[in-house]
Amino acid sequence: RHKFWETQPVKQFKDNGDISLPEGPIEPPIPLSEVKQEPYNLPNLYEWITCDIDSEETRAEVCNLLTHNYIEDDKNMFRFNYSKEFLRWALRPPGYCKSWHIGVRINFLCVHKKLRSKRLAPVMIKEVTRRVHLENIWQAAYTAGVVLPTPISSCLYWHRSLNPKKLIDVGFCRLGARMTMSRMIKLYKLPDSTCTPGFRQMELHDVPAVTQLLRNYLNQFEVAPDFDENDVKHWLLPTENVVDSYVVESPESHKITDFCSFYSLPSSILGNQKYSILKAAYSFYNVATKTPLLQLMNDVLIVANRKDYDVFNALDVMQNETFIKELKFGPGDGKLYYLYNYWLRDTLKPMELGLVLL
Ligand code: YNC
Ligand code: MG
Repeated sequence: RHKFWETQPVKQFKDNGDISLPEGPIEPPIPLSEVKQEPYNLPNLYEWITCDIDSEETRAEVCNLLTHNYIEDDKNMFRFNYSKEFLRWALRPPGYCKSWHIGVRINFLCVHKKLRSKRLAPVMIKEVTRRVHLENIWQAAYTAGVVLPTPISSCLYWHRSLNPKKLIDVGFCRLGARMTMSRMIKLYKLPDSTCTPGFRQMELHDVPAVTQLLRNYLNQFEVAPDFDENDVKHWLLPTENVVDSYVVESPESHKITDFCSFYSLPSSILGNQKYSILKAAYSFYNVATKTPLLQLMNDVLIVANRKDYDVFNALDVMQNETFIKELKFGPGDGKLYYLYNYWLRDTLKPMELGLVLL
């Protein structure tokens, strides 16, 4: 039973597979004057605040809440450790509204560990939905590690060790049977420099070309973002320790033929004497039109390794399956994708998804 989610305009488990229902919005938009104008009631002693993410102080508070209470892995050995710079990036994309940063907004739903199981989450979700409706927006995409009504797709994280010694020390992975530490280190060793001619960091003047590449590419997926140049500038132009992007500029034509990117999301290592932070890079958007994707991703691994990341993670979305096995990624936890107020008839294969959420 899902007492909250069964009241929401999302595909319900009982309707899953019903082919008589039309694809598209579940409830039509209503006039903004008919959207509830007052905030939802909170339990006594609690009050809504709008977080000012531009304020250094508020950012530090939000960062602190997430660092101690946000998502942990299935075995509670690691917890995401979003940086203040990352939150600035993730919470202020083109078109964002300050009023959506309540307590914490959709992409970072988090309730303090001491306030769990008090049905606070449904009120927060309803309140953020109300504020989004007031901006005349009626659909949303989100991901979670838990099963709710009803996933549009069920994806898996894959991990490529860059620093196997540390990963084993902190319990991120194990030495398999008939494997020694030195064989393991050799197995994951990467060259010092990238191999694709014209491979370089993305710069501001690449924004139009990258936008074109990305729009063409994302077109083929069932669910994908509709990025314009402003979005690309925000989401993909490199920001130190937040997001990193590379292009291949053809040495002959100077055209941008390929693109790849990753974001930086460390995890706190819980209860280890020697290490406290796991430095992780997450594959973001990659487009290969000339360079083979496998080679492009191998170059990204080389860059991430050079920048001292311990592990490179990728979901099995888009065409990632074509390099995951070959580049020695191993399987990890699942991640489920959802749509709010949108009916999709069929469950999608991860490769039909063109969306990565932070
Ligand atoms: C979750 N992750 O099933 P039912 S992901 C959504 N996403 O409702 P309570 C969740 N719903 O089943 P707690 C959820 N986890 O009775 C639980 N729920 O219908 C549902 N964890 O509420 C749950 N962050 O307050 C149940 O539970 C109800 O105190 C129970 O709080 C939950 O950001 C939570 O994993 C997740 O901080 C806040 O456990 C807490 O346990 C926590 O009694 C650690 O809630 C951090 C964590 C979640 C990461 C994420 C995506 C969120 C998407 C929300 C939906 C967005 C759509 C709305 C926008 C539409 C705009 C338009 C148009
Ligand atoms: Mg609660």
